[in-house]
Amino acid sequence: VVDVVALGESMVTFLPTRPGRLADVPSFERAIGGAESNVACVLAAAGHSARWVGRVGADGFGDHLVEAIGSYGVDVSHVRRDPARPTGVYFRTAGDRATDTHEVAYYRAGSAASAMTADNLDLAAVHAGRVLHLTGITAALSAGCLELVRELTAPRPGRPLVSFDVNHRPGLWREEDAGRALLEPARRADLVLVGEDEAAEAWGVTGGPDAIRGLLPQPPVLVVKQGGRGAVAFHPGGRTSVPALHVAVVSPIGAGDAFAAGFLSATLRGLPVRDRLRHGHLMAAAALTVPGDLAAPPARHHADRLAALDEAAWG
Ligand code: KDG
Repeated sequence: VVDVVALGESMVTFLPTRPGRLADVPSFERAIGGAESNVACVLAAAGHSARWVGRVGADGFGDHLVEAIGSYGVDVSHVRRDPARPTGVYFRTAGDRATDTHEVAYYRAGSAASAMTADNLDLAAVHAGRVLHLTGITAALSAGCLELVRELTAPRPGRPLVSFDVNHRPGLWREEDAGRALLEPARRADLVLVGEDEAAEAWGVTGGPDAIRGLLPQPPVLVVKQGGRGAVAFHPGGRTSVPALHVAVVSPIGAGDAFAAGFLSATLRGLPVRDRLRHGHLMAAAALTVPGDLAAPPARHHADRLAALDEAAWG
C-alpha cells in the first residue's frame, strides 16, 4: 500500500529571473508546480511512498513533469497522457514582499488535467493509498473536476483517509459558487487544512480558528494556518496551537504544500498533534526560503531533533 496518493493538476512553472511586475520581467526559468504533486514530492523526499495521479498532455512539458516529479521518488506510473489537450503552464512574479508584486498568469484552461473525470483516471491507483490528498484547486478546474472531487470524497466503506487542503484560488473560479463547492469536500474529509485568509475569502468567516471550526465541525482533524504566526489544530484530543518559525521569506509559494506534507508525514508516523504541526512548520520553513515551490526537506532525524526542542525555541 502506498502511503499517500495525491491527485491534481501539475504544471510547468515559469519563475522570473528577477523581481518586478510580469510586464517588466524579460525572462523566466522553468520549474515544476502543482499543489498536489508538490505534496507528493516533499513526502517522497522525506522517505514516504507517494504517488501522483493526474493527466498531462502528450507534449514536451508533460514529459518534463512526469520525469521531474518522478525524480523526487514519486510514483508517476499512473499519470495519463492526453493527446488532444495540452499540459497547463503558468508564469508568476517573484512574490517578493519588498517589491510588492504578486501576479500569476495561468495558461491552463482546457488543459489535459482540466478534463480529468472518474472515467479517464486509474481509480484503483487513486484509491490504493493510506491517504488520498486532494485540494480545492482541482474542484475549481472544471465542472467535471468538481464532480470528481465530489465522487472521491463521498463517504463509502473502505475509503482511504481523505486529506483536503482548501487551497482557494479565486482566479480559477468562474460560474460556480466557490464557497459552496469547497465546503462539501471539506466537510467530508478526514483532515482539512485551510488558511485563515482563505476561509475569510471563500466563506466569509472572519472570527479566527474557532469560528472556522464552527463552520467545519465534521472533519476529525482541522488545521487552521495563520501565516507567519502559526497554526492551530482541532482534533479528537482537543485544540493544539504551535507558532511558526521566523524565517526570511524568499517566496511563499509552495509553503502550504510543504506544511501539508510535514503534517501528513508526522501523522503517518503516529506522532502527537503538536509534533505534526511542528513538522508542518519545519517543511514550510524550507519551502519559504527558496524561490521555487520545492525545497529539499530536512532529513528525518534532523527534523525530529528540531521538532523535539522545548517550547522556548518554538515560541
Ligand atoms: O501551492 C503551489 C501552487 O499554487 C502552485 O504550484 C500552482 O498548483 C498551483 C495552482 O494551481 O495554483
